[in-house]
Amino acid sequence: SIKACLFDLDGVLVDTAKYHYLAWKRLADELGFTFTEQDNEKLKGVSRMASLDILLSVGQLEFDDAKKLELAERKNSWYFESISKMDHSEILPGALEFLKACRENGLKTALGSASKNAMTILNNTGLTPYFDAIIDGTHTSQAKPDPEVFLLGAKALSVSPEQCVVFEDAEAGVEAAHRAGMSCVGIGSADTLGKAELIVPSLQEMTIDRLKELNAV
Ligand code: B16
Ligand code: MG
Repeated sequence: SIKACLFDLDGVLVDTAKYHYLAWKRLADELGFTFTEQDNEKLKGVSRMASLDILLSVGQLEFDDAKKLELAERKNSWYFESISKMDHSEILPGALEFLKACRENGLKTALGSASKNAMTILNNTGLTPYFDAIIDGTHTSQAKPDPEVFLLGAKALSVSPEQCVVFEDAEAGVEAAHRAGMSCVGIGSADTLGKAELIVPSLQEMTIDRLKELNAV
């Protein structure tokens, strides 16, 4: 039976993709090329350095590792300015309610995010107390679709992978969940998340009853 829910951050609990986009766009502007919102779709769920590589390929630019680190740090300082101003009003519809429902029903909760900025976002939005474990980009060495982040989450909660359900908005995250041996609820549209066991537009449409309908229960 399901004992735990593991949540991705960006795109599931908060919409930080817009702030990532603004910061990456500013970097592209400085480097002299156009970075569109459509290009930005490719960065969702992807780690910071892998995101930079995708951005630079759009601009057909190449730099050495030291320069790339400097560019990533510059982007992150702009991104950090945006997330520093976040508050509880930026929690996505239904997210807080579903986290509360999980705990009221005896389910454990964990965060499983690629972001190294997750703690800042959770603290500013007031979400930190709703998690029994927090695994983010500061704890992992492998990016999604590698299952590391979710396996660490299960371990921290002392549950086995088949007792976990992952909530993800990115294709790479759905794959990571499956490689971890967990079922996955896709948050978004079937176009990109078709492999998830269940797809809902947002956590607003998610209930404990629907969770129980998953095969894993
Ligand atoms: P940072 P998630 C991911 O968060 C974002 O979706 C992705 O766009 C970002 O590049 C990545 O975090 C790393 O974030 O630069 O803050 O370390 O969806 O895994 O919660
Ligand atoms: Mg995400």
